[in-house]
Amino acid sequence: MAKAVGIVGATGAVGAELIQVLADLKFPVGSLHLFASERSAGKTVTTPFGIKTIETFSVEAASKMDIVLLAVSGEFAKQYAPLLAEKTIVIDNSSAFRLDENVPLVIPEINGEAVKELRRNHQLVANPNCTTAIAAMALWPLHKEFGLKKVIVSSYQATSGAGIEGMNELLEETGRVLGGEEAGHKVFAHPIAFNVIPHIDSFQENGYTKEEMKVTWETRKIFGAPDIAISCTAVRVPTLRVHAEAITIETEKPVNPGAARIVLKDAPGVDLVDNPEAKQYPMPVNATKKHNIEVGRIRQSIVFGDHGLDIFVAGDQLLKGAALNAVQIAQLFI
Ligand code: 11C
Repeated sequence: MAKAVGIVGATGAVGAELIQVLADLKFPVGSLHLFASERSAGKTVTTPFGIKTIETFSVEAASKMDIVLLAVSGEFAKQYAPLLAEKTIVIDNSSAFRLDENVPLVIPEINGEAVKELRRNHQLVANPNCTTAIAAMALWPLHKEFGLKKVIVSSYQATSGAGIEGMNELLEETGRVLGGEEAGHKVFAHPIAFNVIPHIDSFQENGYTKEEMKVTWETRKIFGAPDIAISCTAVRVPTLRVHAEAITIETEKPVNPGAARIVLKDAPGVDLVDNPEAKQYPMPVNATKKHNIEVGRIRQSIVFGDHGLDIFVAGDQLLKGAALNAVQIAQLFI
C-alpha cells in the first residue's frame, strides 16, 4: 500500500539523498512531504516525485504521515521524535536514541527483526552512525562465521559526515590553497584541505572521541554482542562522501583470507573488491554513490595469526551510512 512519507530536514545532504533513495528503491510513496525550518519553507525542490514545496515543520503536520524520516540534529530529534512516534513510524538518523533500550538500532541486513519489538505509540527506530554502519556490514558476516573477539578500527572519514557545509568547506579551502591563500576553516577544528584531522565529535573522559565511542557502543548493540572489544580512531580526511576504514579483527574460531572471502562474497549489501594484483581494492572514488559497501585488502593478521585478519572497507557515508539504511528500515514496514 502506498505510504505518505515525510522527510524532516529535507534541505540537508542526507535529506536530499533520502528523496533519491526512496525513488531508487521504488519505495511505495503515495505522497511526499518535505519539512524544514521556516527559513527554507516555500522553496521548491525538483524531485523524482515531482516538484515539491518545502513545508514548515510542525508536529501536527508530520504526525499525519505514515512514515517520518528525520535528518535533523540530536537536539531536534530529542524534542520531537517521541511526540511523532506516538502517532506514526519515525526513523531517526541522529544519535539521540541509538542507545535507548526502548529504541531498536537497526541495520536491516543484520537485525531487521528488531523492529518487531516496537510498542504501539512508540514507533521509533534509530539509524546508526555512518562509521558504525559501514564497518558493521563487513563485520557481521565475519562475526556470524568466525565470532569476533576484538575489533580495532581506524577510519578515514569524508567531509560529508559534517553535511553540505563540510563538503563545501573542503572544496572552498582547496580552491583557496591552490590560489595561494590561507585555507581558513569554520566547520572543522582545523583546515581539512591537504590535511587529516584525528578529531571527530567531542572528546570523552577516556580520551576517545564520541564518534569513536559510537562505533564501540552501537556495534555491540546492533550485533547483540556486548562482550566484543572494539576500539576506533576516527580521522577526517579530505574526501567528499565515502568513509573508508582499516579494520583488524581477532576471532574466536580460526580464520583465513580465503574463508573470509567466501563469506563476504555472498553477504548482502557487500561487494568483495579484493584483487590487489589488478590494483582492485575499496576506494572512495569507486564507492561514491554506490549502495553496497566495498571490502577488500583481506590479509591474515600478523598480530593475531590464524585467529585474525586485516581488512579495508569503503562505503558511501550519505547512503549506507545514512539515507539508504534509513529507507531500508522503512521498507521493513511495508
Ligand atoms: C561524521 N559520522 O562523519 C559523523 C556524522 O552520529 O550520526 C554522523 C554523526 C552521527 O562526522
